Amino acid sequence: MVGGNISSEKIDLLIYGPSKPIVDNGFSDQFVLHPFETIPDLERLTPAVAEKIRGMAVTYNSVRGDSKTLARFPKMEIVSSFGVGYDHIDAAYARDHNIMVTNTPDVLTEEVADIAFGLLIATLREFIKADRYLRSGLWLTQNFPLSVGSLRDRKVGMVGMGRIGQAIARRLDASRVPVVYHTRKPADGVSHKHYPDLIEMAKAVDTLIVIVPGGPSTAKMINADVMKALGPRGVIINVARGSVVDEQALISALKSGTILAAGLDVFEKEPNVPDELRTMQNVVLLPHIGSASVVTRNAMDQLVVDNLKAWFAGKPPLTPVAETPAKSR
Ligand code: A2R
Repeated sequence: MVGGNISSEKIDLLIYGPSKPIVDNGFSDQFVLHPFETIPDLERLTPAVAEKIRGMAVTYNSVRGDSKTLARFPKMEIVSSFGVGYDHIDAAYARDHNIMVTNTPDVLTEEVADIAFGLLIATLREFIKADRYLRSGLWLTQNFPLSVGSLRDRKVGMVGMGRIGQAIARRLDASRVPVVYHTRKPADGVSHKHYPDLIEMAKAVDTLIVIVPGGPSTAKMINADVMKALGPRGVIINVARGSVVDEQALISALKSGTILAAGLDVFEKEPNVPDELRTMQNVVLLPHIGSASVVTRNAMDQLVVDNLKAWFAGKPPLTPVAETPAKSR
């Protein structure tokens, strides 16, 4: 099942989201690029141009390929989205309207796994507090207090055991940390114990690493009950989406000692992070940098381009999402 045929006809592409050199310079002059950086920018797109657009690069999740947006493009064939998560694209609408959707999995797997593992250790061993301690000169007067947290006496429950979850689990295996996981069905080829019930798993571990997709099926799945089940030694690491953790419940649990600490790379209303979290000492907060290195972001940008090029060269898209397995126009 393949995309459009090669012809001399110009192909109009919408480049939606922040400007990226690899995307902006990645197409031959067979393509006509129409850049719109923000949601308000796109409001200025005229129907005459919208009518010509056949493909779309979504270069960041600051813009949305929701049904209202996609409905503006009667000739849209493919949405090539940046990032492995595509909860900002209405993939079900796209499927129903014969629009291919692609994302950028795999090229970011190890990078995000590194961040999850680093964030776990930074949270347990209080790297950020220790760094501030040294800079403030306090080390000159006394040693930094021993950290309550340690990877040595922990048992990790992975929430999600897909590409990234398994890469995180490999790092934990290498560090001799026991790992179990919760998903809806057992993951192929994974020997770790599977818990079909999240609360049961939370009771059995003291650390959760959250790496599931965003969207309605996972919204606020890490809720007050899960935190209570995790208990007072509990640590939550979220490198998935802010929507997966009930942020208010998390704030309460951290304040009351229901759980011990959290390491967060994602938030409910990014880039806005509640003041209550920003002033807490038992959290490590990162500005959604899971995949954000030059080398990995370049690979993701390139895959956005390559999916569009493959499609318009008449080949199957490289990385279609589950809702739209490679299909013809
Ligand atoms: O539930 P399953 O058997 O489909 O397992 C998938 C799991 N998952 C869930 N687990 C529990 N409840 C749910 N409602 C649920 N929905 C999905 O998440 C699978 O183990 C994992 C997703 O794995 P992959 O599709 O391979 O995604 P990858 O590359 O690991 O990235 C995960 C997420 C992205 O969607 C971004 O939101 C974030 O990481 O960067």
